[in-house]
Amino acid sequence: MKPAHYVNGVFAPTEATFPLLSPVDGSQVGVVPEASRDVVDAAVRAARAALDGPWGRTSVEERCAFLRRIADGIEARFDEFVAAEVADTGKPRDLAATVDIPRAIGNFRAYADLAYGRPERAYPTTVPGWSGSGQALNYTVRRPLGVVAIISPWNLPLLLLTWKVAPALAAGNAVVAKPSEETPSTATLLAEVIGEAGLPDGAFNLVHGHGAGAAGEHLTSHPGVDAIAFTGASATGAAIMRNAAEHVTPLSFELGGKNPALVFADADLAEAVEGTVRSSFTHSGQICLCTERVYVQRPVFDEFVRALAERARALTGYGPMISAEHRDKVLSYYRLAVEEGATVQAGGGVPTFGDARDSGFYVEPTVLTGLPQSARTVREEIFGPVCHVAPFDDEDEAIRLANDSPYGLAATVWTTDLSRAHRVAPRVEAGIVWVNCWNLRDLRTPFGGVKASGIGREGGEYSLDFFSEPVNVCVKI
Ligand code: NAD
Ligand code: 6OD
Repeated sequence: MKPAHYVNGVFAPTEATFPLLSPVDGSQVGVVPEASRDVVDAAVRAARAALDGPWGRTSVEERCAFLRRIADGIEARFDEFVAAEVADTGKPRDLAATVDIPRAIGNFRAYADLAYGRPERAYPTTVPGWSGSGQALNYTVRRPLGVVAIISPWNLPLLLLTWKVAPALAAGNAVVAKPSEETPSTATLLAEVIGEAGLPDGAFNLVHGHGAGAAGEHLTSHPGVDAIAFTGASATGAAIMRNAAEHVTPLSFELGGKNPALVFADADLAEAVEGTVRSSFTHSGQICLCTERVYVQRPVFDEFVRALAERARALTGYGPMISAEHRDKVLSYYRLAVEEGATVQAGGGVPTFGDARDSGFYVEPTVLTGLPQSARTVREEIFGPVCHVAPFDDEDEAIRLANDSPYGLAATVWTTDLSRAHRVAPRVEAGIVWVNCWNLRDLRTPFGGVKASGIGREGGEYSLDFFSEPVNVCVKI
């Protein structure tokens, strides 16, 4: 399968391309087409035409049936999707086979259920003396926004793309999607499946290419785009927002994080250590929800650091950073941490394997201690397999440290004191707080962040709300 643009129901021929590299060994494994402004224009035109054609006349039942067929289509080619995701990202196969691809299928099924079962309100109204009988029925219908641009990152490529495509289609929009330039393959397979599912031409379009000054920017500044749903870095969000301001285009943003974990002395320490190994090192820390700041109550601090560092040193089978550029960024933070005075408890460098992976983009799982809260290493998102562990004395200090961040995406709280859990969770400035667990997701729940971590919420009804416009109809009785 070769990555290709998909516009108006056909795979468009490729003009300019750039190389696709394997993060596992740095070898070139393919080429990716770079969409010109003309290709982006054609995709936006096709989407607009779809809204004026059969797609714009579909009922919610028909759209939900399409979503289920798409889910079935991905499932039927499950191994192909897993292999493509592994090839693009280098992530362990197990992760792609248990999270990325099943969740992508789940996104289509969940939104088919949610959109079909969605109630709307009606208000019988009486205003005595007004307009004859003074009686009316108010009810609300939901209209799609129109042409929506969906821009997704490389870390969970199909999962995060479908997380937006499924509700956008369920709500009746026409989509122009641009996946990350690093991970074009599962998006292209998705376009094949969508074509096979019989979605009317133009309802889903896919353009590949870079972001700034290229396909991503062409799309998000396009006057024909009615809304933008973006997942990626906060700085990119700011750039998109500047372009979107020109046309006052509505935005939904899922951005970066610098997520804290709070480990109280009453926690089940073994569980807290294992949970933090997962939350800091899953997908080599390249998940927006990963923990990069760990605060541990002083009586158990030394024991926690010892156990976490031991587990980090023992990790094997982890995947690489997505690119040489990202590896270099993570390594620059490993060096910065030392310059800032950190003690490296585990990792801090590049592993050697004695095989082809030595040409890949790997870094060691790393545990740091000893930095002040003001250190850049503690404040800036690194997006690699690294966490800094610092002590705290009481609940108020833990909450103050957790909230002392420009970000506010997710947090974890480790405690066996139920009252403490309920007290602490709502005081943490984050969109998602997990207690004694991490990344346990129900697709119906709100997902998103505060501060520099995002604007709005997606997930369940929240996504359907973003991707549609309520229209109140008032009928005189
Ligand atoms: P990125 O912002 O560099 O790129 C994301 C997407 O935006 C890519 O498709 C890219 O081509 C495009 N893009 C880049 N510049 C653009 C521009 N000027 N205009 C339009 N499009 C542009 O992010 P990334 O490196 O792919 O992903 C990592 C980042 O994403 C991290 O900061 C991570 O925290 C964040 N992230 C957040 C969530 C969340 O749900 N909150 C989920 C995953 C990743
Ligand atoms: O699990 C999800 O649905 C989700 N949106 C995960 C986001 C992960 C960010 O990297």
